[in-house]
Amino acid sequence: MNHHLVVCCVLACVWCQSALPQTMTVHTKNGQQPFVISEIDSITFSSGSANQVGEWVTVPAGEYTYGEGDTVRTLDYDFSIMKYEVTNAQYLQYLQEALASGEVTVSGSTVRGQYPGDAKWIAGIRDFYILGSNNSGLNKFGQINYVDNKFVLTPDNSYTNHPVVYVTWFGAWAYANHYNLRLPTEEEWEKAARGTTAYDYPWGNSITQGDANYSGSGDPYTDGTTPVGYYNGTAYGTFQTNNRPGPYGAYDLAGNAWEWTDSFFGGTSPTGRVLRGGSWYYGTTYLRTWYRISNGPAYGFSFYGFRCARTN
Ligand SMILES: [Ca+2]
Ligand SMILES: [Ca+2]
Repeated sequence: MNHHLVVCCVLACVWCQSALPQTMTVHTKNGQQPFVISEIDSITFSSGSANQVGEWVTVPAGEYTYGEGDTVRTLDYDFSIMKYEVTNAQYLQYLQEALASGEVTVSGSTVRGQYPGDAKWIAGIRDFYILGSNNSGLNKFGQINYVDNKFVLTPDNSYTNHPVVYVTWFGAWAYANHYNLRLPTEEEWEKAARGTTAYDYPWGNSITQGDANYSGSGDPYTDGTTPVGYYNGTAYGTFQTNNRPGPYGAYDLAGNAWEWTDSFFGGTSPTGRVLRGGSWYYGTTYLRTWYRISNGPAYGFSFYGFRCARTN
């Protein structure tokens, strides 16, 4: 069988506890048509955790262009970075796993957990995620809420494949840590976005509505995030996108959600962590590959998300 089935943990547990039937219908996680499997003799499960690491692209060691002044720098190691921003579905599953294992708790409108501390922020219980309570759907991004002792996505499941937002830097760190990953440094992030080009955007020096999700970009999700990887050359109704990966194949490096990085902002007396790439709520100047903003690590907004990295 060529299909790679990703089976949810609940189903896995049901199967583990009962004799295998001769025929089983499996609904895939992405809502595709169900498979019917007959005459099963063995089953290999993909763990939920494996699903959370998603697709990756490799960024090879070598020179790259950095900053507004197009300085040539070098990273002397290969690394991988997620092809897409972490999605609502991925973060929701992380929260479920972390709640079950005691890594997080819910307190009022926040999900919290232990942070071990770093050079600037001391160890302690920190806010990871700002829960939604009344996301009406007027803003189109999806927000995780906690209802009847479970995490659910509001206003409905139509935003599962959009980038998770309302995640703090601590929450981005926590996700990465849970899966033995890390956040990219801003140097790594910029190398993934520019490579050896001196472009202002991952594909060139100009930007139009079909290239990325920014304020006024005219996409069908105005006032919200687009699904990850949306700008891949597909026409969605009358909205034609251009295929806009970065030089190593990662999508949405310009726009959609701002992306938390591991890097401190503020030199020897840091005031926050760096975010890169601009977002749906910002104009095109913020989407430039070298543009930096920062915020304190406990802030989460409808336009802050992240992706993970790992050293190869
Ligand atoms: Ca837009
Ligand atoms: Ca982005």
